[in-house]
Amino acid sequence: MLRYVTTNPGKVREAEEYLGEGVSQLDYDYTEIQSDDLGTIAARGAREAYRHAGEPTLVDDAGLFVRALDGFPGPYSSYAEDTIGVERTWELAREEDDRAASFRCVLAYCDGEGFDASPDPVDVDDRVAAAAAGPEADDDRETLPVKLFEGRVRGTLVEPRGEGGFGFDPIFEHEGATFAEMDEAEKNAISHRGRALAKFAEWHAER
Ligand code: ITT
Repeated sequence: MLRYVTTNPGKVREAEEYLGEGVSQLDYDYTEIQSDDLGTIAARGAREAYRHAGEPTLVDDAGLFVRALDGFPGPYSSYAEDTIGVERTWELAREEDDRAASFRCVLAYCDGEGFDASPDPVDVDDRVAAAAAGPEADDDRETLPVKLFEGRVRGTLVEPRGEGGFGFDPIFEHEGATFAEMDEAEKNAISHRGRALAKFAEWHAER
């Protein structure tokens, strides 16, 4: 069984909508390393979760990138939501003339097996870090292959609207509606997570 590893029920609802009954949540709080690269964070999480669960794992690292704030909160979105919150993030953005933002999601898949080479990003940083750590590196960071799938969507930050979704959905508008005004299927059809899930689902079906 494929395990979607997250503590966030909003992510699980969206993944289930996409992947159906072939996936179930693993509520496991893997170590989230500090990095400005979503792929590196997700890859490390997928390896750790795979070692923990012994089953194929999918880890999703995602964030809101505000252009006028140089991409903040980006990989720190969960922390920003927990600390200043959605309303104050909107207040920061409201000060700016440029309200453009994007949501990005990287899915990392690990099942202990290797993968064919592909143009998808690999967690190069992770391998460089492992090599730099030298022979004392105490885990199998380098030897557990991970496959990454990325999705992005552009939008505009607006005053909060809507009751659905989670996180920053109420302030993220795409083609006239906020993500919180969409139902799961509507959001999945265009969202960062939906796009990453579509790439993953296509690849996984062939595997
Ligand atoms: P896990 O690490 O357990 O999966 P998390 O919510 O902490 O749960 P992330 O570290 O990936 O997950 O943080 C993502 C944060 O980015 C999330 O808490 C939201 O604040 C924001 N975010 C990501 N995707 C989002 C989406 O589709 N809609 C709204 N906000 C989103």
